[in-house]
Amino acid sequence: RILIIGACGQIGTELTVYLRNKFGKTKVIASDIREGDDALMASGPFEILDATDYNAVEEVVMRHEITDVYLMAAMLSATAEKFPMKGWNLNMDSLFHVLNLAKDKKIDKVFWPSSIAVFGPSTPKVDTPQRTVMEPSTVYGISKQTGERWCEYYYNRYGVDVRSVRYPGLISYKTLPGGGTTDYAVDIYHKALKHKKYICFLKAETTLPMMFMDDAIQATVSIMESESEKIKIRNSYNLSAISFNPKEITASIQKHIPEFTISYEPDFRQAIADSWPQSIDDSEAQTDWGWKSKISLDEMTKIMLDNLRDKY
Ligand code: VAH
Repeated sequence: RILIIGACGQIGTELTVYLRNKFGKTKVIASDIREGDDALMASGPFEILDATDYNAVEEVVMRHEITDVYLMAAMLSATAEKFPMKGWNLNMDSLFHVLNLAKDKKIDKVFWPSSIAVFGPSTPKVDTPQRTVMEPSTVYGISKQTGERWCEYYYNRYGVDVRSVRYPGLISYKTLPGGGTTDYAVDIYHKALKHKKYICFLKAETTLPMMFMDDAIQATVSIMESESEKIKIRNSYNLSAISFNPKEITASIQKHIPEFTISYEPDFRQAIADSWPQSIDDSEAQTDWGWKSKISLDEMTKIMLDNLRDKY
């Protein structure tokens, strides 16, 4: 059986739906610190679970006879800058609990998400390599870089089968924008439909690596279903799909809503975005386990607007 920790989050919400469709709803236990929306709660077994409480996590794992854990709970970049110690504790304690359950053979396999936030201001910004200088300047990035080191250590020292990808900014219509710096690219679609204008907290030319959620879910399931021998990188794989800036996503939206306008009021999140790469080299994920992104910026814009239109 599968346990998703953080099932109400941006990725967790869609991962729960996908895995329940694939394996059957009773095989996928959703959990989060608080209940999710009606659709999620009605779609299969749910546990209120504090990912930082080892005994609580162990109890759910044992009671449901869990074999695979997707640890999707985390505090994202912008929020973690407001609450550094809470962000560090949540992101790290939850990882240690799951890695230790795997070390003790109480679970067989772990998925843990890293992020392009592990890269910092000194990292090459274009086609960022899999292995390169990484001096992250955000709490979130530091926690993801440290988490990657621990994943690789538990694999090498204890044989823990943990797999990880460095997600770019993820865009989806099923959850509202959260505490991410890249979440401007989610909010802009809602605002385009509701107000036909958007005040962007990043500058027009701020290019960031992004990905539509369907691609991210495919990458997640694909790396987890690959034979262990194929997963040669056990800290975390670079993932790449699309790179764009606020000006470019605006042009994409204007193909559907010509009167849409954007204005710019950069805030503290500009410094976070400026510390991250603009584009990512994911050739090792392509080679090792056959990863390939599919959705372009214009395809994503059409999907987002088509699925949000009736909300506004
Ligand atoms: C964030 N969406 O903005 C996340 C992600 C690369 C960005 O890690 O914090």
